[in-house]
Amino acid sequence: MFSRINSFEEYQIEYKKSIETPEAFWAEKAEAFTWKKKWDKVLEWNFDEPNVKWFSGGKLNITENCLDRHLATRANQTAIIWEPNNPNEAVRKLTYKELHAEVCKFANVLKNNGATKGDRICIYMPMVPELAIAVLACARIGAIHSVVFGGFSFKSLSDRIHDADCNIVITADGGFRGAKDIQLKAVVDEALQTCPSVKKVVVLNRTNTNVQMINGRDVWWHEEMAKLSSDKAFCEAEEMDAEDMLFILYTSGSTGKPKGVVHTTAGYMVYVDYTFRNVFQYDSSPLGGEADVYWCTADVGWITGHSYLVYGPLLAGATTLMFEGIPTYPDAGRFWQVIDKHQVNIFYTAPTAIRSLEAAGLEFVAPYKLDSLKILGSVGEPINEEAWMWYHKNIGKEKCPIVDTWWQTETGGIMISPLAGITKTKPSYATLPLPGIQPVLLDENGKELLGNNVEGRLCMKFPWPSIIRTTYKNHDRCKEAYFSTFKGYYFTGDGCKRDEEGYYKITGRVDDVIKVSGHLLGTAEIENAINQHPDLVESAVVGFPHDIKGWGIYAYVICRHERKDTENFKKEIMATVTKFMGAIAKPDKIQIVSGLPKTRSGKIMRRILRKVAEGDLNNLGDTSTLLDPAVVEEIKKGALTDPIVA
Ligand code: 7RM
Repeated sequence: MFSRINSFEEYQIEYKKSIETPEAFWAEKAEAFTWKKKWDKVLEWNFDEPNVKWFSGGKLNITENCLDRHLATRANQTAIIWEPNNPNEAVRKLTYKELHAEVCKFANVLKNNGATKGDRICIYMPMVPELAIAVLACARIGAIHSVVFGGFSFKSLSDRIHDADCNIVITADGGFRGAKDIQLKAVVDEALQTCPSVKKVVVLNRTNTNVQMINGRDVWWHEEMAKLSSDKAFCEAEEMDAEDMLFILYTSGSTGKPKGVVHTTAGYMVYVDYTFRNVFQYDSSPLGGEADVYWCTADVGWITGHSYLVYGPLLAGATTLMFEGIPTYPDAGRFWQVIDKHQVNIFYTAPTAIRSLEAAGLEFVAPYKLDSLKILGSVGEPINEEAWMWYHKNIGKEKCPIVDTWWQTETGGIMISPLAGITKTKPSYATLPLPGIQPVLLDENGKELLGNNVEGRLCMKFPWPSIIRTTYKNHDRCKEAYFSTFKGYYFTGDGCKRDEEGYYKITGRVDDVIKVSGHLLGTAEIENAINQHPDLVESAVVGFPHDIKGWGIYAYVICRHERKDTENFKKEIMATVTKFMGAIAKPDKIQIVSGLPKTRSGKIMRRILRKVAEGDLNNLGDTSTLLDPAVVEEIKKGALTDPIVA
């Protein structure tokens, strides 16, 4: 009914309609897209198998909707603004027409290198326009992209390539992040030693680093592109079924093995477009006017980059800014400098970045006007009231609504959030469900907590178009992780409170994953990496509250034999984690212990370890069921003297 919700009343009307007649509601949204063939049925679902299908029978290609569809009205509008890591390097801008041409051309490069519909292609790249081009080129030819964050190590990379059975890897020689050069091709080479499925590696020259090119396997991006003359560069968009896989994105879970979250084509497209336009109130002024400049600081290696840096903005015909660097390079004013430089109107970042820039001091904000800003966003973890206020006052100058957007890799798009300037904001609250979203809070027994002023486990009782469809090649795991804890519901893994006004506040994870600087990490996965150190027998990792990162990593480790050079030893453990998982998983504290608190059945009592990590040594609860209660005393004592802050 409304192309964009414009008032609180419209939100209420739209919400009501989305609950009463969800199929009509989403069919109407879907009408706005380019379809090669319209759908037969809007929705089929059950949460038991689970089996969810949106727009069955529909045929389309998402890149025609991101690119071709806009050419008539916005061919010369900037689609991507790229800001390099080094502020002195030239900015790059690609119009919709240019982006379309590049995507088509690279899609043909992929085809020339043996890619076909349904193949899985791993993308391991720095934050450069070619990353977005690679993603879209995969979608153009119906190949399933699996983007792996460039900060992951060779082991995490090879596990993901293996799991998805990828036949092509797209990478770069290296990347620039802050003062560091990151090696990407060298990491790929190491990973591929155990990945026989990979037949081709396409390498972008970004850093001019000397890399080893394997004959017959490795090809240069620019050489392959140069083989295509511009008249042969168009690439017909592959016809995809609405439920064909669009991408796999790995996310950490309670076991050591990451889950390949699968999203499919049509539902994902409809939902990320709708939420992008409404949450950020994006004004794409197609006819002559200036489009808003929108900047999402997330890396494309995470779901936020997929949905709200690439797909959502392009579907909406927006101008999306992509930044290669980090918030603190060359100094902690970089974000604010980039906002002024490109006259950014909408800025979407993570609480951990806000807190670290707050800690750097207002002198880094002062030189900048920030007067182009209209809307601010936050994502990835709960934003504490203090950080919210700092952001509101010093960045938004008390004029910009803050959208605190709650969602997950598995939900594909934003689920609970204010609509900027339209619905009320409340510091530290994600506030209200978007149209189409039916959240419920359950108690431990799975009973729905009705009414307001209640706190429980956050679940969803009805599907939305971009819900996870499966975990790649392991449907049981999808069922087990999300649809079995509470029968008939999708379980988020988050705790949540609904206040007296009916507003939602996420309280944090209730399982064995931790959000460290907004990155979801499984404790088991970190333990696996730590345990690669030859002198260790066992380890247990828990989270503890951290001022900047939100949560820090606390590792308890048991040694095979005593190591007197403790500091060195801890450094080695850090290096081991960096090598086997990536620097983002490095523990903040390491405590050497002689044993772990275990029950008689051998289960580690993490509750106790969490309490100790928090520094709450006097409230450990009942320890009488432990196999060896004495270890608790030792751990408590050690906690006071042993751990160092990394
Ligand atoms: C988008 C993303 C998902 C987990 C989720 C929460 C936490 C995300 C918020 C938040 C409080 C928010 N996907 N989370 N956004 N908690 N307020 N606005 O982060 O798959 O990487 O993580 O992140 O715990 O379950 S994710």
